[in-house]
Amino acid sequence: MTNPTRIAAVLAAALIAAPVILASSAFAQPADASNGREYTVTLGAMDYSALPSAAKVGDTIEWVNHDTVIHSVTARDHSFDLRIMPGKSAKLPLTQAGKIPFYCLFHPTMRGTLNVAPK
Ligand SMILES: [Cu+2]
Repeated sequence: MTNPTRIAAVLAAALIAAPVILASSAFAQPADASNGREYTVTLGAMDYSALPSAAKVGDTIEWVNHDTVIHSVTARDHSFDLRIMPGKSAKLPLTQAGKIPFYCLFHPTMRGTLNVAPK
């Protein structure tokens, strides 16, 4: 369900966001200003790397696709659905506490469960 219009919109958003991020670094503030921690999970060899064990509402997970195929990070409850092209990344702000099972739409054997503590 990735379509050219959506890709163009994402690219346009990235082009617009880039100068803002550069500008905000002058104030020594995190770009997202949420005060949460940022974790990185990589997607490689058709699997997700270790998930953060101490994530809380307000934190952000950046998912980085090191594979040569598209992956997704899709909540089984549909509360989020990231589609990540090879070599790209996407950020997921954590907005709900609890155990949140997710999987890859394209490779259903790729799956995991986020554990998110309340803020
Ligand atoms: Cu996948």
